[in-house]
Amino acid sequence: MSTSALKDSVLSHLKYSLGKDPEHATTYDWRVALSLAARDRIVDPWFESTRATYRADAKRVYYLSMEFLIGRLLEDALVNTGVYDDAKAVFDDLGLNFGEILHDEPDAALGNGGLGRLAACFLESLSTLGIPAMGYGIRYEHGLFRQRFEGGRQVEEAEDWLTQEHVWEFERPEAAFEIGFGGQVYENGGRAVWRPQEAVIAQAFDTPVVGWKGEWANTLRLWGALPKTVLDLQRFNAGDYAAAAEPEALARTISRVLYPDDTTEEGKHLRLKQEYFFTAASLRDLIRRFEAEHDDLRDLPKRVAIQLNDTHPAIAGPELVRILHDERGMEFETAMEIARGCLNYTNHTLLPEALERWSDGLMGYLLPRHLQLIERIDTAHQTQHPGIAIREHGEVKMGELSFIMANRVNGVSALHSDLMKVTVFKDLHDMHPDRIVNQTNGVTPRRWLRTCNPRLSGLITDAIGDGWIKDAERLSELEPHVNDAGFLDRFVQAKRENKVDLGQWIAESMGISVDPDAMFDVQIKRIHEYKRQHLNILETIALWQEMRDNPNGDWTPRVKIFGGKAAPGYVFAKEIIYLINSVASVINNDPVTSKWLKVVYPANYNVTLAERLIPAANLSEQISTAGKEASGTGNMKFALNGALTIGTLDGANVEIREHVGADNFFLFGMTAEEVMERRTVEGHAWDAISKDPRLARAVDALRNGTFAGGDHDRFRGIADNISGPDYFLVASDFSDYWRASREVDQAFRDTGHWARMAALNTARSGWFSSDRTIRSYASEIWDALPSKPLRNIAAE
Ligand code: C3B
Repeated sequence: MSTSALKDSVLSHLKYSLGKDPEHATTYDWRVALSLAARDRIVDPWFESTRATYRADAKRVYYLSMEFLIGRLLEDALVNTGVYDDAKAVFDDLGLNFGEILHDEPDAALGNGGLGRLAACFLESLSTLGIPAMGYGIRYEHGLFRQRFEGGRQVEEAEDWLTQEHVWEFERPEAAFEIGFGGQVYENGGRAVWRPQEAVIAQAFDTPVVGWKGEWANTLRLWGALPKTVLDLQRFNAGDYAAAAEPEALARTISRVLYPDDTTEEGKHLRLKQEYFFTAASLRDLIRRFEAEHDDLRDLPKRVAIQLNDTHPAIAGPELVRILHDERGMEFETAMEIARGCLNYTNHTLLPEALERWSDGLMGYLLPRHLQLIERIDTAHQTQHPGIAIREHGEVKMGELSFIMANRVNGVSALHSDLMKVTVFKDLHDMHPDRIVNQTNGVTPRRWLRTCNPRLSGLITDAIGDGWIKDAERLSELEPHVNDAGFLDRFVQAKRENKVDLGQWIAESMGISVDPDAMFDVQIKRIHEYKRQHLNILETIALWQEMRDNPNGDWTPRVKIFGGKAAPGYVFAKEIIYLINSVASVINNDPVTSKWLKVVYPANYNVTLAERLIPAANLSEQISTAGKEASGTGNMKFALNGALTIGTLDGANVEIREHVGADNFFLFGMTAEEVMERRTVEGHAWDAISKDPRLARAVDALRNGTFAGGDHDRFRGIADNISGPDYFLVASDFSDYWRASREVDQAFRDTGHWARMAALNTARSGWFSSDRTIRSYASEIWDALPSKPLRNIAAE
């Protein structure tokens, strides 16, 4: 496409879609006009992909997920369709600030963290690989809350991305299904009939997801909840206006907010409603699509693969059986077999508090027929495999239900999949030894290198061509360049320029000045005890204390950067946030140490902020208690962007270390096995503290008011936890973390060697592309084939 054609398209949208004259157009208007112009370019490949899928009668993959953390879409769309440079030229020509226009887009935060972001990366890879697929989720009006700090404490505000029009989506009023809840189950001629007591409408909103070079585009279909009747006219006419609007308010509540906690299962009525709402709508939709082309539902597993992203859509099992058995009259056993032939389940965590359970009471109240079917599924399974129950202590265990209803069950890193087999799913694995397969997570190199780090990706493309963007394992072709001083210089230069940009942003938005030559040491992720941000801040405190003891020392300058939100109800995590901010305000104002140490914690960590921070990082903190982080995906993004990892043998860290080489990775801490052993040692925390005076002094600083204006109580909770139960073994891993951190300091001073290690991380991280992950799901789980590339619209 020529620059002038793109310009015409933008100006035409400005005029005819927005009704604006260029003279009066705002940043918003320009951004929307450009987005619509970009969207126009996606529509043709999108249609062609759908037609090709029908023509080939291809198997489709359906990815059911409560969360899609897609972030901003404009830049990605411009890059993937090959018009980024043209778009920049158009706006330069118009005398407008292109960066400002890109940054005007709201960050669509329809997810909490890793699980939701993985789903977004998977959609992009499915499109890049040309696998016919659809993502199904909920169109939340309010995504993950916005975080603010008030006096160092987290304050949550409602997020409102949809107050502006979501320009990427197409509303589909015709794709709507009635979804019922509650009511009774009757028998009619030997068949069960469920008569729900209330119902809402699930209506589809489609966002096209375009792959690299626009060769294929799939759909993200999000369901919004609408009332069956908008207004209760009788009540309205009787003058009760609030009550008249009630049906609408009640229905809309279902797709109103994203649950902000992905680590504890609260058993909330509304959450179960959300889960059933989007799962039931998605199943009806895919069956409707199947039946438009085929008549025998027994062929469903040949044409349909359904991936359950964690247990959130686990009700898909009983719902599919209900549709096939109750509504279509299939034998129960056949219905089970067909359902199991379609369904697969990904487990993302072994944390017991995150494994969903629903009480029989709630399940029976909201989904009475499903509870009956779950009992029947349970009985049928137990007849064949005695000893494992889906229901226990008056609850339905959704992990067990998902496992039993799935053709394949997968973990998200090698270690995690192995641990699944010996912990939560031990008994089920013994009964079904072939069911668990591993699929190590990945990230899309388009967004997480090509787009977010143009300097480094430009350098890579200069060195080895741009084949790596579609085939990230070709990054290994960089290896010979790692011994070339000129290449390394440019590598260092790219990183430094990214750091200068970030430093400027930190100065402008937070008023903290940082030295771009200091090590940028970054820990960004949800705040959680198992992720151990408190281990990091304790080490920061201990380092600061040593610097003060020895102000003439030759310290390696560091900027400790934190980012992340805590679940609103997670008190301990919020205390950690308060502590980090309190430590920051003391350390950043200490004239003795300020040339070596800064602590920076920008509020409201999100996808957009990650895109800013990762390219500028030297060190990636992946310090979870071994056995607790299922995989991690941030760890992959950092390595890809040439940051070195300091980490434990947890989740995908293990595989990252294998790929980049043990010499290019800073390992510390106990293994998962040692962790389990250590926990059984009585007084393990006290023991660790008494052996390490540095740790003792840092913990003491939490108790003596150093970071609390003299208040001894403010951080007592954290201090008591670390020196008491310390379930996550912060104290026991501290000394080794300190040792590894000092090794990092030493290594960073040898700039040439550091650069080589960093470049090797980039060269050897291609395996962590989500293209590799998706290919592996396609062959080992879905039996789905990539389609032939249709056309390269980027070249047109
Ligand atoms: C996360 C895990 O905590 C991460 O280790 C993992 O990389 C990602 O999923 C993706 O697999 N996770 C999450 O974000 N939310 C959950 N409820 C469970 C796991």
